[in-house]
Amino acid sequence: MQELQYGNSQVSVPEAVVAIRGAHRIVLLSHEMPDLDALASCTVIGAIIEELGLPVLFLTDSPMGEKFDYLPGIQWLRDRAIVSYKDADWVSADRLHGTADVALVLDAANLNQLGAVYKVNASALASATVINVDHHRTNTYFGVINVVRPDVSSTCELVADLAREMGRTLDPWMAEALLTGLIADTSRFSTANVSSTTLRNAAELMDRGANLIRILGRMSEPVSGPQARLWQTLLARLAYRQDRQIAFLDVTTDRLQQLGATENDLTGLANYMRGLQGVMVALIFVLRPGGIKISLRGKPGIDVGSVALKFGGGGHLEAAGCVVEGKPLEQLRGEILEEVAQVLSRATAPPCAQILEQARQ
Ligand SMILES: [Mn+2]
Repeated sequence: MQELQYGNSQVSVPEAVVAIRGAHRIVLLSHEMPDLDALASCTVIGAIIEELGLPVLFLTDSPMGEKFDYLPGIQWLRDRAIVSYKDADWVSADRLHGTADVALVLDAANLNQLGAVYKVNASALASATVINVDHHRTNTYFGVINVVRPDVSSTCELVADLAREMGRTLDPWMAEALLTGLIADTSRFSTANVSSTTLRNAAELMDRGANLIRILGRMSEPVSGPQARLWQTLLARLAYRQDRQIAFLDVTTDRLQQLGATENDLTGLANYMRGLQGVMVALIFVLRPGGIKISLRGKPGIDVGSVALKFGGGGHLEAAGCVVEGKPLEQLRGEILEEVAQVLSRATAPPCAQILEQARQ
């Protein structure tokens, strides 16, 4: 097991800006199944970079579906995206190798999190100047230049720092995109890494034109009808351990396909499970052909990130994931639930739970 310096900052904003300004062509990358923090970060920094006269390309393994339509600038990013699924229509290493000298990786804790994009382009990436802009506690400082701040609640705030360093005042749509990412990543200001600085950063984005109420209204976590039916089917097999403090379920990608769904339709399900009364940790095991993907969610202050890290993954304190190859489900599940049980036994009342408890008294 790797010993990482879990949670240290390495901040090279001026160096990152120099590298961006000196680039000939920049490729933007983010973690697989990019979320709002990832997409907003890529969109805003990409638009700023393009103004410098640099061509921008976004490589991703996931379609940026309709559910992201409300993110300001998303169409701009879609227009510059090469979306490749699994093995089909894959971007060849040459494409990246031949065109981009700087790879700007946003919101990824390590290169494996880029998913298949990394597997295909590993050698090309090795010869590019990789700029790593991220806020995950489990970041491995994989960049030539690292702007890694685990104390910051979203990558969007780091993009705001880069813009400031570049002397670029954010347009209202940029501010709104970044605030959207910030709010999404903090589950609406409710994760343990929300600080007074987070709120000041949010306030600054509002001063630049972001409309908080509009964002919150659009982010009412819409679950589509088919998604709700899928969840209903899966939740029928929800299992518990540790006095119902741990909730988990498993599903194969074949089964998802039978149900007319994909892994993307699971987005939000682990959060829902975590929200169940008494549940402190929720886990979803997705059995893929090549391994098992585990999504972990903890109630505020419950450190599931350390569990994911032990199994080669990463993420945040309360939201993390890993992919494990070569272990049968039964064995893997046993090992992970044991780790989770240890986290729970170590956790004194989590900070937020304490605060809520005090507020009730
Ligand atoms: Mn993020």
